[in-house]
Amino acid sequence: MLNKKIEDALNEQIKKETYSAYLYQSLSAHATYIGLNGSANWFQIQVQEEISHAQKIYNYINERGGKVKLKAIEQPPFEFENITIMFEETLKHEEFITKSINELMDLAIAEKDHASQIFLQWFITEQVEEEDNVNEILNSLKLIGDSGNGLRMFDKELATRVFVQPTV
Ligand code: OFO
Repeated sequence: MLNKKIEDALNEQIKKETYSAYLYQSLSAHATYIGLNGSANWFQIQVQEEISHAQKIYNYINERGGKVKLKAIEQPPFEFENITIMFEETLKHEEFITKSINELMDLAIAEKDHASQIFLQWFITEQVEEEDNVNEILNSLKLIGDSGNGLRMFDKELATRVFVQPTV
C-alpha cells in the first residue's frame, strides 16, 4: 500500500509530466508555424515521451494500491521569439522536472519506501538523458545561429528523431 504523502507527490508528478507533454505540443505547433518541421518532429517525440512518463507513474500508483487523482493542467506559452529560445525553455523546464524527481526521491528515502526508490531510479537516469539531449541541441544552435542554411540542415537532422517506448 502506498503511503499517502508519496501518493500525493506522485499524483503531482503525473500533472507535471502531463504539463510537459502539453508544453512540448505547443512548442511543436510553433515550430511547424515557423517552418521548422524537423524541430516540430523533435518536440512531437518529446510529447510522446512525456505521456509515457505520466502513464508509468499512473501504472505504478495503481500497482501499489494507491488512488490516481488527475489535476487541472495550466495553459502553456504559445509564442516564442526564436528556435534557440524554444530549446532554452525546454532545458529550463527539464531542470525543473529533474528537481521535482529528486524531491520525490528524497521523500521516498525519508518515508523508507524502498519500492518507490527503485521505481524513481528510472526517472533519475531519464532526466540526465533529457537534459543532455537538450544541451547538445543548444550547443549546436550556438554554432549555427537562429537562421540560415545551417539551421535548415540542423532542422533536417531533428526530423530523424523517432519515439522509442521506454522500458523500466
Ligand atoms: Fe518527463 O521528462 Fe521531460 O519533462
